[in-house]
Amino acid sequence: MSGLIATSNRRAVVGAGVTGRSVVRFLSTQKMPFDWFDTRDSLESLNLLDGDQLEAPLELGKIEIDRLCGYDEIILSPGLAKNEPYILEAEKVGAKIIGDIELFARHADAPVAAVTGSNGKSSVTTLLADVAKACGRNAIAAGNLGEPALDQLGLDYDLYVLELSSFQLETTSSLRPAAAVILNLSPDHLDRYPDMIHYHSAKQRIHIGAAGIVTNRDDLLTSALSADATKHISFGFDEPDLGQYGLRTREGKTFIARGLESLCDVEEVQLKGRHNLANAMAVLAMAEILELDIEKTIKTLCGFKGLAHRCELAANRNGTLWVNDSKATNTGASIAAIRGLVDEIDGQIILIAGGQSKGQSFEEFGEVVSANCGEVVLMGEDAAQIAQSLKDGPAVHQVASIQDAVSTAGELAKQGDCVLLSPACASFDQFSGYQDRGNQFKQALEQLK
Ligand code: UMA
Ligand code: ADP
Repeated sequence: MSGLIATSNRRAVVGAGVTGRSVVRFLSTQKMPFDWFDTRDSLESLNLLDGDQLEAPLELGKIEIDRLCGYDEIILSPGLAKNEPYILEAEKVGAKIIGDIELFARHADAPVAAVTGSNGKSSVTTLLADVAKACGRNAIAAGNLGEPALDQLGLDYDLYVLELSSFQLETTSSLRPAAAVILNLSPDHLDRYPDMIHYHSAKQRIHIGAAGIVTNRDDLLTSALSADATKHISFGFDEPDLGQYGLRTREGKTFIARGLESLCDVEEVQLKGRHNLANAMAVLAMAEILELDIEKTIKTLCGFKGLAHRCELAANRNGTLWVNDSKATNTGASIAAIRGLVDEIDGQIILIAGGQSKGQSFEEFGEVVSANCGEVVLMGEDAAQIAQSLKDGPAVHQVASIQDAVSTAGELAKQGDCVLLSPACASFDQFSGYQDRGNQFKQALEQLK
């Protein structure tokens, strides 16, 4: 398949982050020449690890508007928008703009299961890869969850399970996944997209050429326009039709069901929160399209304990649950966490939230927090915006740091309560990322008297 890219093409790689460096490694191995750019002005700002060497010569600094004109193909990193002036100009004079996943798709030698959505991508991608491995497949989870897809080529995997962001999908046309799912769609990245329609359109690109598609009946924005020959399976919280996944309650017990068949009691699923039942059903539907063994699929998903920083139980201190949901970087994720936990605790939720809002509206979030949380501890750049969204109800405490947030929450917490770090915001105003925010939360918790 490598003949699809003529080696005589003039090629530019833009970005020297995790993605750009994987692209450069791949092109170097394939002996495809390229020039490499990053708009940042120093190597220090690239956060290279100590002793790390750059894979090729790199041109740093602002990219002038006509600098990339004359390249046939530009491989753009996901953190940069396609409407950067130097990209628009190069495209105008004939350059094709692609991303790492497009390059991966042209060279992949095994089927791809593709996962996107506003929330739950990493959980579903990881669990689906675990399921495939339990069913005897040599599968790997990669993509937006951290391990670049291109680094997995040539390693004899027989299934790639890829988490794909809207930014990656924007520059991908030939993936043609064996199975594809959009888990859900709620506002996110509205600092990058002019509106939800543009964000939605980017996500919908996952369906291009897909052999099988999984959709969420409770979120119509996830549905697909595609040929009748494409296999469709849906999941949702209602009772399922034949061949679909859903929940069925009988004699006080709720089961995940496929059509008329009850597959497992929801009590057997270790992941907590209703949103995780949606994720479990999405995995079952994807596994069916991939023809994975259903018994082994159910066993693996029931045993899955979840990933760090996603509704992770950090501690149970004197009857107060401390939950680290630092990965909740948008309101949709935090709303799901609050709704998922409120029925599982005896006391009240003490919510720690705030950070960078990324252009989101907090209207619905304000209503859900006001109705379900007893106390709200706010921190970070856009704390005031969140405070304004809250209705009468919870007491609001403004703090400067995650350490102050933990000590304030510690003073407020009583037996039966749940202190939930679910910020609904990005973390970059005060942390290097959501992992750093979650780890600092856990450290502060350990130091709590
Ligand atoms: N940047 C510049 N100049 C450049 C290149 C990048 O200023 O020339 C900036 C970007 O604006 C951005 C940052 O550097 O602020 C990182 O951008 P990048 O494209 O170099 O990112 P990578 O390091 O390659 O990481 C990307 C994903 N990040 C983004 O899409 C922003 C990582 O997802 C992903 O794990 C990695 O590729 C491997 O696939 C992170 C993420 O936050 C976790 N993703 C978003 C999300 O999940 O919501 C989409
Ligand atoms: P992503 O990779 O899409 O960010 P993760 O699996 O890392 O998804 O979870 C991110 C956040 O979204 C966590 O806070 C988690 O509690 C929440 N979440 C997980 N699944 C869902 C879902 N199906 N609907 C809404 N929120 C979810």
